[in-house]
Amino acid sequence: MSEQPRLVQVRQRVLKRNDVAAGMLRERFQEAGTFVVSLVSSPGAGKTAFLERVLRGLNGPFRVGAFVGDLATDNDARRLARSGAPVKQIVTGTVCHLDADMVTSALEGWRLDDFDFLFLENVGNLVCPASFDLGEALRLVLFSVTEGEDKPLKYPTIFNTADVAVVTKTDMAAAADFDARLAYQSIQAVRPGMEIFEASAKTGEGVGEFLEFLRERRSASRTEASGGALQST
Ligand SMILES: Nc1nc2c(ncn2[C@@H]2O[C@H](COP(=O)(O)OP(=O)(O)OP(=O)(O)O)[C@@H](O)[C@H]2O)c(=O)[nH]1
Ligand SMILES: [Mg+2]
Repeated sequence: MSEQPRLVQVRQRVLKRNDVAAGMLRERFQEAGTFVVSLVSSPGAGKTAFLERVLRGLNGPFRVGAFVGDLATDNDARRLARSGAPVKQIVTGTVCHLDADMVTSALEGWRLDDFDFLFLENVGNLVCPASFDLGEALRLVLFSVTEGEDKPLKYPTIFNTADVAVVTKTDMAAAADFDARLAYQSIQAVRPGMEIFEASAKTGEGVGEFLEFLRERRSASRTEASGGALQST
């Protein structure tokens, strides 16, 4: 078929262009000392609920902000804004993922120097966001106890391209007959050694441990950026 190679070429061009834009973003984030974290998951896995908790937990001691991508509506931005952090909605229309150009445009009017942490909630989708680098320092994949323990095996790329997994909605684990051992096995099969957190945005359980991890990762990245000198915040 003549169509196939052309489609592949276009896709490669799009990804290459995105990689260049993401590389520029990563440099800007590093220069500003902004630790950027993206969140990916299936629709409804609990990104916004978890992120609202995270923003509330960091806002104050840290300067935090968030962008949130959705095909339509600004519902999530309004929910996240309840944390008191500045939030911007990116409406993607028909596009099933954020890309680096969208993040670059959303940054217009924001001074990166004003942020210690910037969070990027991607569109809920276990396929499209995997290939698009956003210049983030850390990518979280969230996976709720109601989704089925085999999801990492069925959608390996999204787990492979993430740094850390968060099992969400743990308050519902018993009701959902969630088999944690099986879920962990599935994650480790596609991404050996991946660090996994558990949290409930409903009860707040597990969120503190994750916040501690984020603070440590940010300080480690600052120490690395300064060539090993100690950082105080
Ligand atoms: N019981 C329980 N429900 C949760 C938890 N986290 C999220 N939910 C519920 O799950 C539903 C989806 O949560 P969202 O936070 O909107 O999920 P999302 O991943 O941001 O969804 P999209 O942005 O549409 O992909 C909502 O009804 C939440 O109230 C949790 O920890 N426990
Ligand atoms: Mg959401």
